[in-house]
Amino acid sequence: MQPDLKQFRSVCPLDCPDTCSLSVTVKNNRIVSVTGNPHHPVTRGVICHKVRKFPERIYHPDRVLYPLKRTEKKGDLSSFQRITWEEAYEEIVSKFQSIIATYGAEAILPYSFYGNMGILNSECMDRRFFHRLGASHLDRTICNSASSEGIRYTMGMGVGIDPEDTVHAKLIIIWGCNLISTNMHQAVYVNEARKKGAKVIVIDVHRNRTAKWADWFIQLRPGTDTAFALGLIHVLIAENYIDKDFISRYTKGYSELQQAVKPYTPESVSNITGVPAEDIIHLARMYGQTSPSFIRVGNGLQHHDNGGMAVRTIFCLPALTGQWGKKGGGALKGNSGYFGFNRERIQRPDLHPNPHARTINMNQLGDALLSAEPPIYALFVYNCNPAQVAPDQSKVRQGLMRDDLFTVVHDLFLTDTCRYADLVLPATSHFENLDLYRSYWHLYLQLHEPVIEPIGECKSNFTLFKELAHRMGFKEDAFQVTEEEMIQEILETTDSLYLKGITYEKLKKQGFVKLTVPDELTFPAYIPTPSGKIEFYSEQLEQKGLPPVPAYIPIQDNDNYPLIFVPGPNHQYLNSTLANIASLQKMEGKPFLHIHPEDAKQRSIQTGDEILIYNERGRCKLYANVTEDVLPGTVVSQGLWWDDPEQGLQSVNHLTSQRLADMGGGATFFSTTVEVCKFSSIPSNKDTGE
Ligand SMILES: Nc1nc2c(c(=O)[nH]1)N[C@H]1C(S)=C(S)[C@@H](COP(=O)(O)OP(=O)(O)OC[C@H]3O[C@@H](n4cnc5c(=O)[nH]c(N)nc54)[C@H](O)[C@@H]3O)O[C@H]1N2
Ligand SMILES: Nc1nc2c(c(=O)[nH]1)N[C@H]1C(S)=C(S)[C@@H](COP(=O)(O)OP(=O)(O)OC[C@H]3O[C@@H](n4cnc5c(=O)[nH]c(N)nc54)[C@H](O)[C@@H]3O)O[C@H]1N2
Ligand code: SF4
Ligand SMILES: [Mo]
Repeated sequence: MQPDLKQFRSVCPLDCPDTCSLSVTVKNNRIVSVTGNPHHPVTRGVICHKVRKFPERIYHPDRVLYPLKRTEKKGDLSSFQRITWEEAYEEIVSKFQSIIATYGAEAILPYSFYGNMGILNSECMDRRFFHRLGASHLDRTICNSASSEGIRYTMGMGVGIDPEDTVHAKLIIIWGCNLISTNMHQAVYVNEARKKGAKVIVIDVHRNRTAKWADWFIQLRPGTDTAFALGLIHVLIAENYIDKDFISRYTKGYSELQQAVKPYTPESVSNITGVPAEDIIHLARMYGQTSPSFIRVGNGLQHHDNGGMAVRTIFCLPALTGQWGKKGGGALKGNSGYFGFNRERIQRPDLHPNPHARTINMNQLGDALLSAEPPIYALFVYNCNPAQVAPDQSKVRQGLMRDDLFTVVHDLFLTDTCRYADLVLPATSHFENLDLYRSYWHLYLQLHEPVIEPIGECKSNFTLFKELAHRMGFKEDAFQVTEEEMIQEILETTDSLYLKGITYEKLKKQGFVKLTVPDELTFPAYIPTPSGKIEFYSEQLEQKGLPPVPAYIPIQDNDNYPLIFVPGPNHQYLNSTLANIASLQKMEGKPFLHIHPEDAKQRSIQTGDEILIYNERGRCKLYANVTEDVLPGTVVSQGLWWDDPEQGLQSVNHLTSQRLADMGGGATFFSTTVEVCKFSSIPSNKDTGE
């Protein structure tokens, strides 16, 4: 290596399960390349293409480098003027103080997600600040809350098996997870299992990259997975593939489940799902005959009205054939539950002056801004881009346009949310920060030490909220800690046995440390449901008025629109992050709508046509790709592309609904019904545009 080049260990900060260990080459305080760190036991030196492009993002000419203030009306990005941090802080403090004096602190709403997954910069000082301020709480439900709650009803805890064990599985079912794009190291383990003879099955609504790579792709109608799983259980029981010893030892409610699945014959399930009855029988037999078997459950199938129940039902399968406890056997949706930090101590809800402060569900931002009572007068956005990612954009944007709403956005770029900001504050990239990273898939905790100095006048979330707390006059010790002290506090205040023995010193030395996950603290030895058993029958669900035993309840968007629209993530972007990076845009091409030839023919649509996709909530322009990769009646788009006013392109989330899933207040992005037509065939007064 050249003497002026330095190599640093880093961590990928993106909201991706893999949480890769990175190796960063720096020359004169400038990052010249980002590659994988070969020493990490799970990510093993391999990273995705999009993160190799990080230098393009970090040194992008559009990066926000100093605070900006709006000078004209909301709705565009052209009228920002540079101000100092001091002026920005003064404006925030004076606005917040006057809002609090007039309306009370609940009129202020933080709005954040995991644009940076670092614990210090996503759920620490920010939480302390808004608690102490007395702001409304935000329920962060946009990603996986329906499935997490669903799994808890079955298993007691929202975790699964160690992904490193999945190489031992002999049958792997990838269910609603596009892991070639979204969890590439799981694909590496699956390939290793495959070399030893494992079969790989994908269950999805779209023949995507992952489906094409599988040994067998099973395609079903959106939102019908509960019925499909019940059909499998029906066959497993009818043909006696169940593990009776496991069931009697570790489960509750088997006889109720047995009754409940009776109507779900392969034929009736075939009518619901569109999957041939013989395929349902064949898969059930494979599952019943093969052990250990592993189910990787993705996020896609739970972005539905019935998403919580779907995942709860799928998690019943490994118990029926006695998979839990066999190396490589079981299921996995996410593993962040193993990182048991002490939230009370880190986030300090005790600082909140109002124990009855309201909670706003982040999936209902549009309604909250337009009609919450009492109203919201200030919105503070960080680590998030609600003007792309939140459902029902017409309402979100109408709310953001309000003249009497004071909006602050902290980000690295002028995202679409900044169109509506009064103030934009420049955020450091994670390369500029100290932080701690868990994964929601593998079991390593990682320390991130800064790789470069902060660029321009950028500040980290931690620094921003700490400084703002001081400007607001908050004197508590909670606002005096340094980042190092915060990390110590996070590690020392936990009573989680999984984190036992992980110290700052060890992390500093090694960079990453694996959690301790002893057999006695994993399924099936440890099942923290009320009964201590895997609950096919859940009294907690019954008390909530939901079916206590798995049952299929169809999705429920407007019947007047004939197509179900599934607008998921794409390969080269990370949600809306990276959608402004030219080299990645080039690789993605255009925002396509995949539509079946029958549906396209009825509407005289051909590949490449500009098409309008619409429903009662909004409209959006996409480009047609006529393909048998989707079933008739289903249309799929990929990627959260930024607005392109010149092209008339708007966010797909103009079409999605604020309706909540059956569990966890989750989002229902994929339970959306729409109609589609050629763009040229609509009258001009129905044109797109805000
Ligand atoms: N490249 C890339 N990687 C990412 C992201 C990204 O944007 N881009 N996003 C990150 C984030 S935040 C998350 S949460 C994860 C999400 O990644 P995944 O867990 O893979 O989830 P999705 O991609 O949302 O959906 C997965 C699949 O579910 C399918 N699906 C939709 N409805 C149904 C249904 O009713 N039944 C079934 N069986 N399948 C259905 C979709 O067609 C899609 O292929 O990926 C993370 N990683
Ligand atoms: N139609 C549709 N909508 C979806 C989904 C879908 O599949 N389809 N997926 C949903 C899911 S699963 C998720 S998780 C959400 C994701 O929603 P978001 O969390 O909003 O994800 P991003 O679009 O990546 O936006 C993150 C923003 O944080 C900024 N950021 C990065 N690092 C920092 C930092 O250190 N500080 C600050 N202040 N900002 C930073 C980035 O520049 C970016 O603008 O989207 C949801 N929306
Ligand atoms: S986005 Fe995912 S796969 Fe890519 S480097 Fe980051 S953690 Fe690894
Ligand atoms: Mo997500």
